[in-house]
Amino acid sequence: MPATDTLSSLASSVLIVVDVQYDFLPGGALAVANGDQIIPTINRLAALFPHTIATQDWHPSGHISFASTHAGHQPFDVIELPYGPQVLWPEHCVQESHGAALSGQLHLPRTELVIRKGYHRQIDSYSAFMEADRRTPTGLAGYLRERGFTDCYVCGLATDFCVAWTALDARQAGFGVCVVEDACKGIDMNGSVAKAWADMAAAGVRRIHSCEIC
Ligand code: VGL
Ligand code: ZN
Repeated sequence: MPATDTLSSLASSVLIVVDVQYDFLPGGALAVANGDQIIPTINRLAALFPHTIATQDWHPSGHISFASTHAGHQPFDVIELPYGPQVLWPEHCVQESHGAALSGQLHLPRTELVIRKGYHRQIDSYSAFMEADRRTPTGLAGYLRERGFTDCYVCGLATDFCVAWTALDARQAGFGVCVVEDACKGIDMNGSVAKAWADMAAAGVRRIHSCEIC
């Protein structure tokens, strides 16, 4: 059962729209297949939730997650960094580039915060809560607590990276968490979408369909 099954209880919930940026949409530098298809569903959710926040991947040039930063490496190679394994990506979501902009198809009239992440050159951040070194917080947990939110509904791109890491860290921070399956799309490398759903289920993240709320 979803954490909130009545409209009134959405008052203490926040919709978190993850990384719906041009670089993750068809034609973008790190396009998620059919990533644009979830936008109407996200817009329907956003019309219902009284509180929305959005996240924005926001990398400096020469970011550690870019394959181009590491001589001899190709996109989708995995390298070992001081904080653990890192997938290397095509250059994407470079600060102030068009690819880093949120899609103009999004209608998120009640967005109260846009939280940027991945701006430290030496640390990636899939999660909107905690960077990949697992010790550098973004401040989002404190913001949500101070605002009195108890539950997070997570949607966006990509299911197996930024959505999953954000949902897992929201649980870790003590929030009730639902991921809206049909409002997400995955990249899927070597079964990473299935693994993400298994990890989220094990952590008590609820997997719901948008029809359960709108
Ligand atoms: C993402 C890979 C690299 C995401 C961000 O938004 O899921 N994936 N940077
Ligand atoms: Zn990124």
